[in-house]
Amino acid sequence: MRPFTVSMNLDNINFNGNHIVRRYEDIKSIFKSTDISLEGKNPVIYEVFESPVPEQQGHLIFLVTILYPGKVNEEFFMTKGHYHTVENTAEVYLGIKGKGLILCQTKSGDFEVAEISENRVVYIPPFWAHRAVNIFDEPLIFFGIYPAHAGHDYETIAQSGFVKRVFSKNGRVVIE
Ligand code: PAN
Ligand code: ZN
Repeated sequence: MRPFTVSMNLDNINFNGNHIVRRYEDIKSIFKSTDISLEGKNPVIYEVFESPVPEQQGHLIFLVTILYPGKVNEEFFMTKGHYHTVENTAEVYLGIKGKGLILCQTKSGDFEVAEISENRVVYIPPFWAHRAVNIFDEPLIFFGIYPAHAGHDYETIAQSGFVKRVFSKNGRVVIE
């Protein structure tokens, strides 16, 4: 592979790699309850633009995630969340726009919440699952980099979830 550059222009982002779009109907099972007001509209909850890099050890995959503002009943829009399949692989997120929380947890029950916002860097160590939550009324946009061979284990989170959820209650952000 040869060195390359891509544009970070957020008005027209395209890294020429995978473009993942997740709508309400695709991921509604991750939320605590279903929301009839979203059934017909089936809004896009988030999208991810990945770099066109082979999923091989030695490479780094970089990406931009756009997590839209909104709620499923009182629960803020969020990503599915995952462990890396190769568990001893870390990840770095750099906040570009908006405000959010990165929920992190380990299989031994440790839990941590990291704030993400413009110019804030979040380091997700090896063995920590991670899920982004948009707690603001604008898109949460962040850049990320992780080892290309890491892989995504969604199954563990689908089965046991995160230990905490983030809600909007009376205009306040509540983690419970
Ligand atoms: C990110 C995430 C992205 C979407 O690129 O994949 O934000 O979240 P889910 O993958 O949990 O749906 C990352 O952490 N990659 O490893
Ligand atoms: Zn990850």
